[in-house]
Amino acid sequence: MASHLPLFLEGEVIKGFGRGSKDLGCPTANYSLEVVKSLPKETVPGVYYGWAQVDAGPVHKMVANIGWCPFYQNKEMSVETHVMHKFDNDFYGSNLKICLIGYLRGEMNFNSLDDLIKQIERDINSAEQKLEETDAQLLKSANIFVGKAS
Ligand code: ADP
Ligand code: RBF
Ligand code: MG
Repeated sequence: MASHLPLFLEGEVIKGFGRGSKDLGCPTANYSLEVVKSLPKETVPGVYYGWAQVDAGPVHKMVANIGWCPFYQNKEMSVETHVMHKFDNDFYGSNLKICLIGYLRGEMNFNSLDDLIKQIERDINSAEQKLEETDAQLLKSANIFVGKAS
């Protein structure tokens, strides 16, 4: 299952569905379909944790969702990354590099938006802890992350 990890992805941040995930306190930087199509065939849909870098900025913790969002029943598969950092501005058009390190769970459906938000909060807490582990810390300084890695 974890054979394709760590997985490095890179691409431009595009406009997503504009469902206001930002209003829910969880903005997600979406990749273009081109990046989605470059995923290894064995990629398992679900929620991952790892590292993210916007342009040549610092490397931050992240959680990413790969899949069709059963709650919204998207037609196309998407890769969306929530960077665990408070940014002052949007970064549409920027280059986003991510390193997917571990798998948290499969995509699920929820009875309410509130349940989805609560689950995402739990994912963020798990990611926060798992990224403190030595193996994860070593990948933070992987050489795909250029510029100042802090
Ligand atoms: P969209 O549907 O266009 O993806 P979102 O509501 O998911 O809209 O917001 C995503 C955008 O918010 C990102 O493309 C980025 O420009 C901005 N953003 C600001 N802070 C963050 C963050 N911590 N993580 C991800 N994106 C962020
Ligand atoms: N969408 C789902 O339909 N099911 C999920 O289990 C799910 N898990 C997510 C976990 C994380 C950490 C994040 C950031 C998003 C998740 N989403 C999930 C996607 C969510 O529906 C999406 O961010 C919004 O639809 C905005 O595009
Ligand atoms: Mg988004």
